[in-house]
Amino acid sequence: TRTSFRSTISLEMGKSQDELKKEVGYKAVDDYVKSGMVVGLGTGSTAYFAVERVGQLLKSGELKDIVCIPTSVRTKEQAESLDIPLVTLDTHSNLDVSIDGADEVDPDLNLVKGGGGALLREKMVEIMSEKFIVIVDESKLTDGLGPGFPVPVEITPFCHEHTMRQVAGLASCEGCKPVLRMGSSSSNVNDGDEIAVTDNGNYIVDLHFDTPIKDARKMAEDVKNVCGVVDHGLFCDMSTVVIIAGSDGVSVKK
Ligand code: ABF
Repeated sequence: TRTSFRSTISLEMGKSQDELKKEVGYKAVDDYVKSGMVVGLGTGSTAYFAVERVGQLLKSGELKDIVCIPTSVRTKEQAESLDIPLVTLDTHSNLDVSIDGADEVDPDLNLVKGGGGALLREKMVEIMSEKFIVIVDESKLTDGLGPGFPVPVEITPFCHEHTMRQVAGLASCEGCKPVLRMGSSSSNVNDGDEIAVTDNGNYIVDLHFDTPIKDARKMAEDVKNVCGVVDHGLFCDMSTVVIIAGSDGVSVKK
């Protein structure tokens, strides 16, 4: 599974990785979601707990009059099962807060996201949020984006091999190995013989790096400008805070 890519830190701290994810997911909602807000709901196994907490607080009456925008079909389904009121960006272009996981976090709080295949809807929602709360366990922290987790790029199916070549040929992507995501779009472990298709009907190419990306902001700009690219998993200068579940408890980076 995807998590096998990362060393499991839970053993040293006696807490399961799920307990860590739950801790940061619940804390993000308790600390940042208030009644009356428009809230972006992230995607992935950590964001799952934030959605669960929103449902709990609505049910108990501790949260009232909020509307939420899901960042994937699977988050929409989870929210619907919890009777969370849902809207879309079409009626609510501005959000008070979004809460989501990430695959990598660098010292500048720039992120790699999209391991779950939801990067387009995540970025569309989170870029419109007053606050963007990132929730991770400490295995996601890195000194340099890239080697720890391949950077996903969402591309149109039309002539996708052409687009993959254009992206891989960029100077700012030097050294990357592009791999078309197969199997389910929600995992970059190529576990199928079908090309993975996102919620938006596009393909994903995962860019594997052996060394850290030299300039993530430049790479983000260059990749986005390639015709055929829809968007990518570099979320630069977007995080408001990162809540980290670590071996010495929960910490917050701003
Ligand atoms: C999602 O959260 C994706 O962008 C990212 O891949 C994922 C992290 O997943 P998890 O919390 O399950 O590690 O937003």
